[in-house]
Amino acid sequence: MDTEPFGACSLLSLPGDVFSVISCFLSPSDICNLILCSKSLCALVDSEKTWLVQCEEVKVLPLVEIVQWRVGISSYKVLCRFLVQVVKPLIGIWVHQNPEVGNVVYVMPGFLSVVGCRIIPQMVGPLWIQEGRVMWSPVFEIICGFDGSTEFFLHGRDRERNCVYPGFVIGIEKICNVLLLEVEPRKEKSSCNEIEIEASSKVCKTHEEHEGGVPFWKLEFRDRESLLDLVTRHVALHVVEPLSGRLFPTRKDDEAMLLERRTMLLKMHKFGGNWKHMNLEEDEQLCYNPMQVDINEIWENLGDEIDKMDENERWKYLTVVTPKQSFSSFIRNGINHILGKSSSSKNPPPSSSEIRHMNRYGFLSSGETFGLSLNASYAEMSSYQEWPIMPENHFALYKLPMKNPIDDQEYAGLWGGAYGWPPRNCVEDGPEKALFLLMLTYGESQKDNERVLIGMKILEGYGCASRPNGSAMFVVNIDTPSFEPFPFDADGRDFESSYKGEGIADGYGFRYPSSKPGSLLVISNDLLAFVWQETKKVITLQRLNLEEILKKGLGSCVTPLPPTKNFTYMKRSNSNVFGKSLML
Ligand SMILES: *[C@@H]1O[C@H](CO)[C@@H](O)[C@H](O)[C@H]1NC(C)=O
Ligand SMILES: CC(=O)N[C@H]1CO[C@H](CO)[C@@H](O)[C@@H]1O
Ligand SMILES: CC(=O)N[C@H]1CO[C@H](CO)[C@@H](O)[C@@H]1O
Repeated sequence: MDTEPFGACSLLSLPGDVFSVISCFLSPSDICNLILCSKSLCALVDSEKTWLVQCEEVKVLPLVEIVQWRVGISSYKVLCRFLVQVVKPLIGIWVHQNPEVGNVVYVMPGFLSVVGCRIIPQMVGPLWIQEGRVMWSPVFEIICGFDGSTEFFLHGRDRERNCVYPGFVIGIEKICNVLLLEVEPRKEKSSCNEIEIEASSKVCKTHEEHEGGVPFWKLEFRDRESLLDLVTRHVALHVVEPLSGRLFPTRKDDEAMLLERRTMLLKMHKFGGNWKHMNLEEDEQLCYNPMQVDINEIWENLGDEIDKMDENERWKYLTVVTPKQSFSSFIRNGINHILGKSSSSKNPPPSSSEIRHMNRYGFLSSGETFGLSLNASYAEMSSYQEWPIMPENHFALYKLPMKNPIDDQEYAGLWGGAYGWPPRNCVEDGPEKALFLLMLTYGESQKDNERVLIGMKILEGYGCASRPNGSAMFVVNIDTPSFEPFPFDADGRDFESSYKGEGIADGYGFRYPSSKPGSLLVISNDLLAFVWQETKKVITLQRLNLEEILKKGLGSCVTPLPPTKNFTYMKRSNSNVFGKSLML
């Protein structure tokens, strides 16, 4: 006992159950620190029980599901790490410009995974939102292996069928707000052992490999797009039908199916197209044989987007055979060019197309194989009314700041709604039944610093959007009551309170809407209505828990877009790009 640090003795003398209670007040890193303190503390603390408590404390998964997930993972400790490092930072709402075209991605826990589901622009079903069939489409998922390894899959489709595209998670920051889909250069693995070592230590070696190379983001947009297209075409694997679209549990008895699906995905990640004949355990003799692609072929593909690849020879990596000589002489010339040291020193500075070519070469030479990657990082971003101002030429998703309702901000959070009153049967035929998703946030008015509640539109369903992205449907002053009478039959409901404000109205074209006076009526803690004073138009909103709706199994899964577009649909447009698949 003498060797124990002061205080440890009293911890050690506690009954195990008491320690479990105490451990609720500790964070996973506290626990890790305790484990490092001494052997006897380690024996007390590093137990399944403690880590189960820690899993609960992450507060991303209910206890029932934590226990279900344990079936497919080596310990609660490993599970806790996955919850803290992968699930927690990613869950939330991610968007890109023009969410109307289907750029709202809802990220939530799946089964031993975290999954990204696009909420499709759509109509509100006849049973209103909570009971309705919310249409969604898979975007990506990160599966947790038995040892806690993380495997990334992009979803999409090729000409015939739904596909998954295996890739790598190369980094997730705790407070990430940018999710980048990229192509990652990797050094070729020489032996199976190395692959295993890398997989089990989950060390991201690729970072060092970048050094000296040109990072993906430096490439020109068209090059990045073609590279992503090229890699996704190579790694594409068709989804086995009964298991497609089953990204998360929807019924109590789903467990066996979900375990089967996960095993399938883990095999796909490991063995590519051969997965059906493989066992996850017997991996010693399995070295995959990455397909070799001549750099000239990539080059041509980058030049024009012609698909020259053999459709049957898809695999997770592209191997680039670099014609070293021509490459180094190219670089030498390029550098000489920049330094002005070439034979004729009066050469003009490199043109943008020369720089583009040099970046391409620099990037391609930094790896021997290339794979898809997902990187979740943090970037300082400015925003307009809480809507992040996003660069439009990156395959990225941006996280919307999400605030949970707190005491004096009780309406903060995600709401769904549609024009019309009363909420349940407001959905007659007509252009006004599109589903709206609104994020309600609190702020201060610019004029007089009064507290305002902003209803920011993040999705406007079906056909064509009539208002720009990220615009406020309404802004109300929550310190100014409104005395406007409710213009409809209140359907036996009482109003708790009502506030004066302004709602969006036609302005100068699509981009620059104006606003008109109206009031926000609070019917209950999860039902609101905004009424435009002059036109008596009304939008009715209900608090929305998308995870709950999707996991009730009420959603319906829609075929995804082709892979790159499926991650971020970048085209400027105000029409629903899912229009076609919805017709099916
Ligand atoms: C992830 O992206 C950020 C921002 O682009 C970059 O700074 C960081 O190095 C990337 N992480 C890795 C592991 O490549
Ligand atoms: C297979 C497929 O549909 N690929 C498409 C991917 O996206 C690019 C443009 O973003 C299209 O040109 C491809 O046809
Ligand atoms: C408020 C906002 O971010 N509006 C953007 C909507 O999308 C267009 C592009 O179509 C952007 O230019 C606007 O800034």
